[in-house]
Amino acid sequence: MSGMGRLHPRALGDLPRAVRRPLLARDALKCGIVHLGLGAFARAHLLACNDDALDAGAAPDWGVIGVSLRHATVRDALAPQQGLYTLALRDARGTALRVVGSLQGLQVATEDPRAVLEAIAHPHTRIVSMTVTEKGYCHDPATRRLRLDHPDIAHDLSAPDAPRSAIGFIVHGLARRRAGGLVPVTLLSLDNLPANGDTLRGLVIALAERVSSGLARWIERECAFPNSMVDRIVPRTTDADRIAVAQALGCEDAAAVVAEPYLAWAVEDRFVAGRPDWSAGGARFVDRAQPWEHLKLRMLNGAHSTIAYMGVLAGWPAVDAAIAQPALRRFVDALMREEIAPTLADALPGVDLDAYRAELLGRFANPALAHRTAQIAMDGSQKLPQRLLGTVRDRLSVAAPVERLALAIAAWCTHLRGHDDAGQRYGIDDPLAADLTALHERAQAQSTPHERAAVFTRFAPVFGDLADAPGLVEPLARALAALQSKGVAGALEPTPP
Ligand code: CS2
Repeated sequence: MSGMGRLHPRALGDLPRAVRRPLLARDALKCGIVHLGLGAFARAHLLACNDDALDAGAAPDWGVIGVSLRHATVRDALAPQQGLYTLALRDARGTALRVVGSLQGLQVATEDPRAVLEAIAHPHTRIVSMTVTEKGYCHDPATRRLRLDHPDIAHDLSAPDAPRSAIGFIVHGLARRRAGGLVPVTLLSLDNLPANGDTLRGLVIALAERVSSGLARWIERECAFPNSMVDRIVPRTTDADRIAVAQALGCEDAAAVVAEPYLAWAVEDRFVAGRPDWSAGGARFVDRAQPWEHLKLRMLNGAHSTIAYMGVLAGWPAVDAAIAQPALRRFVDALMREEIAPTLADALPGVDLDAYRAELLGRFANPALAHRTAQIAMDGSQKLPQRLLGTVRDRLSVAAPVERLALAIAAWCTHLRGHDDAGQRYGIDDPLAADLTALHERAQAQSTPHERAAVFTRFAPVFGDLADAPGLVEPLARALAALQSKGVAGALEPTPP
């Protein structure tokens, strides 16, 4: 796009009229929020809602310092734009563009870890939020306990001035706040973890305990960790997206993000040092987020992971292409209706699960996102427990069948072989990749599908107490055998009873 200028505060006035831009006086903003993890998701969700709150008149206390924990790429894209970027909301009807202005500061933790600690320990800071994906919590996904043997956690214990993990930054940053006699802050996880606030609290306190029990008690007593359910589908941005945004804006934006128009956020209203009114952007402040989170993790993410593994195996590269396959669409619909929704019926009296399911199928079919199945398939070891296995546990506890859930899990197990049904090879992108490849080999060395299924269920970081559970092993064995002999297309026809 040679010859084009770059998105910048000075360029705002020249943008086409249809592009929404921030109203706030950015220079007057103080930074009350430090956000860890500047991936596309935070830019499409929290930061956009935060702009809405500021535009609706929130006090100028809620600017955001965005921290990339590992790589400089996002900072390098945003810095020349002074933190401005475009959010493009897309569906079959078209694209709506807005420029988001909440980001006031940009940091890269690996370059200057002290600056991150100082930001967390700054007197203006009131909220430390995070989107670091499941694996960023350095925990055991089945038990949600901190992995003290995780290299980053081991490092962070001995490096209070230069941590690496989000948990390490929070603990050592809070230690500085406590030492400085500053007000406590709210720690807000926006990741797809079950009870994400409670989980984060457990991990932070477990690490703090090893730093000083006084610190651990102070955190327990003074800080808040609200649970939240966050929902917006945000695929990884591609060069083609950036080119399309530049054409629409009339200037280049190296940090543009593309997402679906849908947005939901249920967050527990437990903030110890204030918060912006994110309801201006669609947030719902609730007493308990858990029912919302269960609904979303089990229905949306459970279905998403199912589509992802089946899509990767069958060679359907994007979610909309996969869900357009009649057999997969029927299967995912039945999985949600027959096996997932019944585990949610009591939890959410006001929610119409049939309408929610229909809406999800519509969101998956969004033709304007090109959401890669391979992207969702990443990090399965960290995702399966809350997306599919909690549902399995609830079903088994009332002796309900898990035939379809087992086929979804079998698709994950089978995808670990590293090639699709046509023999095309791909890599396994997962923090436990080496263990998972070895697991798959161990399972394949067994002589019966039943033994193969049992080997998978004994993989404790994912299956935990489901090891050898007969109610799971038997349908899993059938599903593994079907996928192995007939591939995804064959295993989906006819839909299992
Ligand atoms: C997806 C989620 O990549 C994935 O694992 O399932 O990122 C999903 O798009 C979001 O949770 C939607 O809110």
